[in-house]
Formats: sequence, structure tokens, C-alpha cells
Amino acid sequence: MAKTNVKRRTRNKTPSSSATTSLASIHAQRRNRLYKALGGTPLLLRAAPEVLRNGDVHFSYRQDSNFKYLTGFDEPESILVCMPTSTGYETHYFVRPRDKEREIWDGPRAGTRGAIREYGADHSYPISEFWDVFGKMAGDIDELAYPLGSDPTFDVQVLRHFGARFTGRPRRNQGLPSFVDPRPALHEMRLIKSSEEVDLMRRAAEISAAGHRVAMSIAEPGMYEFEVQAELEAVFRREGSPRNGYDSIVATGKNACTLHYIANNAKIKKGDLLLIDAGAEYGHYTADITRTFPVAGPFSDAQRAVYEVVLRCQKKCVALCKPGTTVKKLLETSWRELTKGLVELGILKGSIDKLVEKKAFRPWYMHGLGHWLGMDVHDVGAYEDRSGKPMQLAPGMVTTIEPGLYFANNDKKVPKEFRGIGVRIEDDVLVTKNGPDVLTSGVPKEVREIEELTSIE
Ligand SMILES: [Mn+2]
Repeated sequence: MAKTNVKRRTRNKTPSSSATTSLASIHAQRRNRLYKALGGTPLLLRAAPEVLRNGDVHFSYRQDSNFKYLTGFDEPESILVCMPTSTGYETHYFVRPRDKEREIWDGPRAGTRGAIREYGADHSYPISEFWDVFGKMAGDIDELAYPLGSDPTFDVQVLRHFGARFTGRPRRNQGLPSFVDPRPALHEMRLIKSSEEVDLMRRAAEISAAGHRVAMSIAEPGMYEFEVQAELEAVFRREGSPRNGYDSIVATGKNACTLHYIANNAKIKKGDLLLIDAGAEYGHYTADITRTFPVAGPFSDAQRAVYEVVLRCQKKCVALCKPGTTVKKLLETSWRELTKGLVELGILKGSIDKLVEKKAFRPWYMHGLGHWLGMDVHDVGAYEDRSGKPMQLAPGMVTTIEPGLYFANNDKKVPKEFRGIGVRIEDDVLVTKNGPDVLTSGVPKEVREIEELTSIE
């Protein structure tokens, strides 16, 4: 039984077509920035294909993030073609046409008119006319920006189309265009979030924090992990998030040591820690929060000792999230801090420098410190440049900071009281010129705050 009833809240509206005029201009600006980055090379991008689950039922659809970033368009079976003019791209959308019969089953479609009116296309066509129109439009291009390799089914069609230059009419002895991958340029753009993007991420973070707070307050011994998950995700939905950014991890006790534990089907035992790694998506952007807390608190001494080591490390790394800090510096700081902690806990012995150098922490801290965050949970963007130099943080970047320590329940190398304890603490940090802006500060992480929220009255 849950301790508190989850209060119903008025649903926040998801970003809707009422704001499409300004949204359409944002997408047009992005396409024009890409035009400059690609030197005006024609661009071809296909929407994410639908994927069959079984029979005639599909997995729930989510638009490809690059496609969404450039068009705002959510429908499958669409193609974006950008043809250069002297000043920027002219945009052609190929979309599913309006269809009374199909819309009864699948819901409304923007259609060719909507593509222009609501999504800012300069020209639009039914998807069935794609090869014909594209053939005329791009018949003699020598270069095409297209992410070859990401959609093998479509790759074959694209290659076959241009291969026909040697068999069709007219024949001009013209070979295939050279393919330029538009992703590096796109990903560089997506790495730095604009203020509109930050607004969406802030909202995703707030919604996620609200869910985590509820989970902390209702979790108690005897519940199943999936019950806590349901309460957490109910908050996400009520607050206006249509789906999660990734599968929620709700891991009690030793399950926390399985890094991507998503079975979520174990019963929560008294005295266990519960690790929850879950994030709501909002406007196609996701949050990514992890908290670890005692079920019906307080922490045991061993749990608190481990928790405080991870927390101290996490806070130190968050504080370093300012322009100029390299991702390498962040990672190495987490190595050093957790190594110090492992020595304090009596698990490692020796000089900190030597232990860090040997990566003696590896058995218990086996993942990285964090990752870029945005439309995708493990968002696009480089961690090092072409020469291998680590990226420096810059204003507009959003990274997770998520150190952890995991002691498997059969780990003979650690004192008994620590076995079966897994702790990870994760926040989403926006880098600003004034330093770190923790988007996920709405969910507690201090020991005292957590114990207040989790204790049974
Ligand atoms: Mn993460």
C-alpha cells in the first residue's frame, strides 16, 4: 500500500500546433545553419521507419531525432529534401497524404497542405511521388548529404536510384554523387542547446524530478519494483510527458549492481536501497535522473558510508561543469574522488595516485561519469576532437554527472557489510557562462533530505 495518495494535477499541455508558426521558423533557421555548415550540398533525410513488433502491430513510433530537429515533423513515411539556392535551402517535404480511411485507424495526418502551413515546407508532395520528383530535382547532382549506413533499406533504394544513371535516359556517363555525411555537422549543432531547447529540457527535468520525489515517498517494503515504476511514470504522464526517454530502471538491493537492470519485477525488502534511473521525455527532449535511497529510510551505516562517498564525488564533478573544463578532467576527478572513498571505506589500500593510475577502482566503478543529454538520452556530439583531444565544456552543453559504486553481493574483495550495495547519483547539468545549472535539482540527494522524504511516519 502506498503511504500517500498521488495528487492529481492539471495536465500541462504538450507543445502543440498552436505554437507552430514560431516552431516552423526555428526549424527553418536550423536548416539554414546546416546549409552553411554543409556548403550548400543538397540534403536528403528520411523519417524513422516504423518497426513491426508482430503481425500488423508496430512498436510505438518515435521520430528520428535529426529529422525532428530539422522539421518538427512527427509522422513516419516522410522524407526531407533540401535543395540549395544562393541564399539557403529550399525545403521539400514528402509526406503521407490525407486519407479519410487510414486516418480512422492511425489518427490525423498533416498531409501535403499541413506540411507547408504548419511545418514550413516550401514545397510538399505525397510520399508516393518521391522518386519521380527527387529524380527530376536531383537528377544531375554531384554531391549529396545523406547519412549512408543508418537506414540500410533506404540506402539500397538511394544507391539503386543513382545507379540507374548508367541504364536510364538520358545517359551522360555521370557516376554516383559523392555522399557527404550530414551527421557530424548536425550533431555539432545539437550539442549546443538553444534557449528554446533548454526550456524543453528544463521542463523534462522538472517532470522527472516530480516523479522521483513521489517514488521516494511511496516506496516501501513489500511493494514490487514495477509498482514503484508505475507510480513514478504516472507522474510523468500526468505532468505532460508522452513517454520516457529510456526504459526506467527500478532496482532494489543487489539489482542495483546490474547497470541496465530493467526487469523491475523483484519484491522490495526491508532495509534495502532502491536505485531508480528514470527520465521523462518532453517535446522530444529527455531528462536522465538517478537517485538511490533507503526504502522507508533511514540509511544503514554501511549504506550511508557508500552513499556519502558517491555524493561527495558527484557534487565535486557537478561544480566543475563550467566552460573550459574538459570531459577528461571531469572523468579523472571522479576516479580520484571515488578512489579516495574506497580507501576510506577500507576497500582499497595504498597511495591515491598509484591506485588511480592502476585504475584500482574499476571493479566497483565500471562505467563513465556521464554523457551528453538532449533529444536522445545518450545524446549526439563528440567527446574528443579528430586529434583525440578531449572536448571542453561550453555554454549550452548539457551533460549528465552520474558516478556510482557497485558492490556485488558475492564480492569477496569488500567487507561483508558493503556487499549487495549499489549506489548511483545522477543529475543533468547545463553549462552556462556562470557555471553549472543543475536542471534536476528538484529531487533531493542530501542524506537528511532523503531520509525525511522516505521515512514512514
Ligand atoms: Mn545517464
